[in-house]
Amino acid sequence: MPKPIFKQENFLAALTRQWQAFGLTSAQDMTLHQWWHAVSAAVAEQLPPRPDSGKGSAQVKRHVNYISMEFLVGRLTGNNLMNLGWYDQVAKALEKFDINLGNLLEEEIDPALGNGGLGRLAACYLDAMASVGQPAIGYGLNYQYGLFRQSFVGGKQHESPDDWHRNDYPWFRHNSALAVDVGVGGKIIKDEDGKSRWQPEFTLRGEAWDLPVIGYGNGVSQPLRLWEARHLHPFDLQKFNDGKFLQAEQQGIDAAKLTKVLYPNDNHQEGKRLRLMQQYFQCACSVADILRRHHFLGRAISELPDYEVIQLNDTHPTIAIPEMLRVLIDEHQLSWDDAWQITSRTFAYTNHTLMPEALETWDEKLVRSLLPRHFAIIKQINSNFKKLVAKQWPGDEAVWSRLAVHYDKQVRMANLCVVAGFAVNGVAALHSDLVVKDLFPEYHQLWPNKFHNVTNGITPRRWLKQCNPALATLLDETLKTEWVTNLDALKGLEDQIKDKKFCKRYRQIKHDNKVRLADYVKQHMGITLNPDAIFDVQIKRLHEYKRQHLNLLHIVALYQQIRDNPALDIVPRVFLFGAKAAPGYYLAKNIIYAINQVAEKINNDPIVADRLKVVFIPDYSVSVAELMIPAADVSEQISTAGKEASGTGNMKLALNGALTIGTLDGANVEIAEQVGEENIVIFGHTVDQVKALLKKGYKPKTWLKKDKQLKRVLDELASGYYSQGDKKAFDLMLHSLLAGGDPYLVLADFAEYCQAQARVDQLYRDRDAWTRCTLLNTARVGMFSADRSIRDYQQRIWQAKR
Ligand code: DL6
Repeated sequence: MPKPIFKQENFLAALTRQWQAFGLTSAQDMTLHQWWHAVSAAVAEQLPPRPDSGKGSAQVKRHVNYISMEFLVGRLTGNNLMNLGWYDQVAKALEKFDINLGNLLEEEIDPALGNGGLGRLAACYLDAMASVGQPAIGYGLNYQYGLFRQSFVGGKQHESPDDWHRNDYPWFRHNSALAVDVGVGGKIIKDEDGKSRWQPEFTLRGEAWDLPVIGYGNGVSQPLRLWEARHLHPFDLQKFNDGKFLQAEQQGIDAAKLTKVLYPNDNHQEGKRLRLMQQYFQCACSVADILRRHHFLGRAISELPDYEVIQLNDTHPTIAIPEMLRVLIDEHQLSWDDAWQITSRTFAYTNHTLMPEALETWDEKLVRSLLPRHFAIIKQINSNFKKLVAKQWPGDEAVWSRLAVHYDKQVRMANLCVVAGFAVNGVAALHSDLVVKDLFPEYHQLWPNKFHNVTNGITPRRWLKQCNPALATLLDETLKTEWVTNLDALKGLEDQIKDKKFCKRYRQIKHDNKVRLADYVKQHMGITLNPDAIFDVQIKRLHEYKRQHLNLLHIVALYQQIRDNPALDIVPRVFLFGAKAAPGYYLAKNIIYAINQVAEKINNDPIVADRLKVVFIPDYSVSVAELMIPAADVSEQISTAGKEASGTGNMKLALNGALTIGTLDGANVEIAEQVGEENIVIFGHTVDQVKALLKKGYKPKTWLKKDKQLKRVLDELASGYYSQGDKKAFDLMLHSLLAGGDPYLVLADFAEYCQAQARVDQLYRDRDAWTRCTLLNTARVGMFSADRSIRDYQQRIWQAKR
């Protein structure tokens, strides 16, 4: 496709229509927010038409349907301008109005339609698919409220709703012709010809709202289609006429509840009825849309797997599988076998977690009451599969109890995906290995070729070019090649290591980014940061397994050392955190409180004299990440080995020249392989050591006994020293670490973590060694481009010979 050309006169005419629509008499009368809206809408109007994927072009590749409950896209206006290649032209056009494009972009509220890594990965993959020319559509939900807003009240997390004003988001395009009707509840009845038919209790309408996903410099624009729930008849005239004015709108309000809010859980399932309804609603709309398009392109239903693949982003959209079977059997009148043939060659599943609490299971009563026909189909899948298992493991109930899709009155979504899909993949080499060995060993025995690894990746467009423009310019000037679409080209930086001028510039860019972040912190939190200190960053959801509390214990230990020896020589360090805790996850919230209380004490203690600062930046989001990542010197990736499936923050931070301090977990393992062991600081128990320790019977108290420093840290946290004398303030966290058995082995890794941090301190003192090390991180992490991940998906899964 040709690169879209920016036509200034069209843009200015569209801009005029925008301020006129605001009822103003001139562009100058617009507020900065109206400017953001007007510019975004004017650019959106200039986008190339979006062909309904495949139409008009000889579709050589299977078209990808990426279904995900979450797409954490971040602000779109700046990103879209950059990918279109129009940024400078629009900035110039706005200068005439005395409007600064950079300032205007700050007006956009992040569309926070995701929780963390899984949702952000989905957004990176849409960008990469558009950029490498993989025809694709993303399917999700158009939540009215995204992930809650976080503030701190007395150091404790406070949540408020995130109204991101979807109703006047200028990048949305509503396509009423694509609306889908979705049945829910009801019963199964027998037709006159004896066939079972589902008679839903009520019907919802799914309205399609498209966001453009723009490829980098290639003229591609393909949709992220977000479904919004409405009632078929949002207003009941009969009730209104009967004088029941308030009730007349009730059914519309009830239906809209379905896409009101994103569930705020990360790596944790909440078995709520509304959540299952959300999942089903999304899947039913998406399956209908996929089949509608397939039909529209004049293709036979039996050809579906030749042209379409449905990639399930974790198990959340699993119900799409029985929905596809239902539509093929009940509506297209296919036999079970034909419908199964088609379905099982169309679906592929990505596993993103091994955490038992995140592996979704649904109570059969709930499934039966909401989706009786789907429940019958799931039972049929289960009984067919049971025959296969019985052949392979005759009479082995223990194996069946692990492999069944429906067992013990529970429907297991991961098992359903493995049984009904043609491919299963993990998201980093270590994780994919554990998926096979620990989670699905028998499935792997049955179908060894079904299992793959696709290591996660991040888009270099947002996570370098956009968020770190100074570094991007240095790369452009130095490499003289298009690294944005070929991140392996960063290897060329290795030639610069000995170039003093280059290294100085690289260091200066980091320093300037630190100043930029320090300004933000000053403005939003009133805390002054020293940009010459090490900026040590831990940004990710708050979860015990991610071990923000291990970081905290080390901070307290450092603080104690300074109090013991006020002349202690350490490199000044700023510990920065960004993390939201699920509102019902009290232990995680307690860790946030503990960090904030320790921060308060340390930041106000004159003895510390600027050597330590602790800052928990509230309301972590994609936009805050874009500020923090380019400013980081140290990247904290300290999860218990075997628990973090991949991580993607680790990749973003290394790419922007931060040194990783981390365990051999998730993609850290591959980062270490790429950058070299002398350019990363690895510590802690490995997966095998963790397993061995747990098998032996791990007792945190034995680790406490042999480490005086650790004991002193925990005692002080329990003493009320950081909590105005309240000795119970951090009980939840401390109980988990001690009497609770320390399930994530924080105490077992503490000593090594402190030693590793001391190595970081030493390394930073040698300026040239530090520059070399961080520069090699930037140079060597090209493989973590999302473009490479998408190519891996293409080769191993989507376009692989079947
Ligand atoms: O694959 C994306 C991302 C990984 O980088 C993280 O390591 C992993 O924790 C996350 N998984 C989830 C699972 N959620 N659920 N349910 O968010 O996926």
